[in-house]
Amino acid sequence: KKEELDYALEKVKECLKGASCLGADLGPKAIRCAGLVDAINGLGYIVRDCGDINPSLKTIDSVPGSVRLNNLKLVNDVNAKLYKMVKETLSFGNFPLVCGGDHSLAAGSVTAVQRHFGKIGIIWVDAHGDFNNEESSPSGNIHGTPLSAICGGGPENILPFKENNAEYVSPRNTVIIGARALDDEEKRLLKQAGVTVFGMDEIDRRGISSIVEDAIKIASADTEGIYLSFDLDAVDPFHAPGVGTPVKGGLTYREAHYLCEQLFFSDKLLGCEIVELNPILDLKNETGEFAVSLACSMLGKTIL
Ligand code: NNH
Ligand code: MN
Ligand code: MN
Ligand code: MN
Repeated sequence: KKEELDYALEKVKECLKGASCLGADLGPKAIRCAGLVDAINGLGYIVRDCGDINPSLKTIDSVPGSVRLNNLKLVNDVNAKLYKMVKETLSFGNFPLVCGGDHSLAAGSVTAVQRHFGKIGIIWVDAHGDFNNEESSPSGNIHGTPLSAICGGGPENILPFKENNAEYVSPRNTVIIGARALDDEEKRLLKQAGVTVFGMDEIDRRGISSIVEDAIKIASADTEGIYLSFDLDAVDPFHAPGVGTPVKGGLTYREAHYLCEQLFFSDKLLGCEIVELNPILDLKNETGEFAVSLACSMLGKTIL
């Protein structure tokens, strides 16, 4: 019936999120509008757009507040589909570029890449650590937890599609770049696990080139290669205002590009993702266009 359908659609809109505010689900549309496919074609690649992943309507019936993590059922539903899609992409011999969507999607994408290649390293570019577990999370928002889950620190219930014998990513091959908004307990968890965190202060002091060089070494030591997970809130809000949780003092336009360019040249990239684009909070799709230009740098666009 029409009323029922309208109600269901309202419900989906309300809870279409692993983040705290509405809009990150529109990110992929905004990236397409900014010309992603043409731009990548322009680099000489053939692009296969797998389309958006939408949650099934039946996932809206979860009882709100029944678990500490917000919208768990819905996030898991989307991630199960993403997991399958990324695994399929890799098994065809193609290179996955995942566009978010909030960062909770990394639970699906990274688990698939890890499953396909075996041991991988991760470079997580983010203002935040996303290393909370169910107990430490201050918000209950799943996008603050995926890196911890992927590294085996929980929440385990955001990885229901993970196969039993599949490995976690080693924290020893995990690097965060651009951090400046870590929760206290999260800091402790990161230290305890042995994740390398390059905060903005260290980037100020040493410069992005030396940081990226170290990050590539750490993430590729004894691994099959590196997955790049790029949260746009790592970049300074001056250049990337269209994100749900902007934090001042981030990467400059060129620091962000340089990082992506060097990762391409390292020849270690197994796949990448750009997440947290929120067109509702953006200015004339500026951040969407920035995301497209970053994707091009990740895929080998050079200045000269
Ligand atoms: N650390 C906070 C939390 O766990 C905020 C996470 N927000 C992000 N992460 N945007 O990238 O809720
Ligand atoms: Mn993030
Ligand atoms: Mn972030
Ligand atoms: Mn985020």
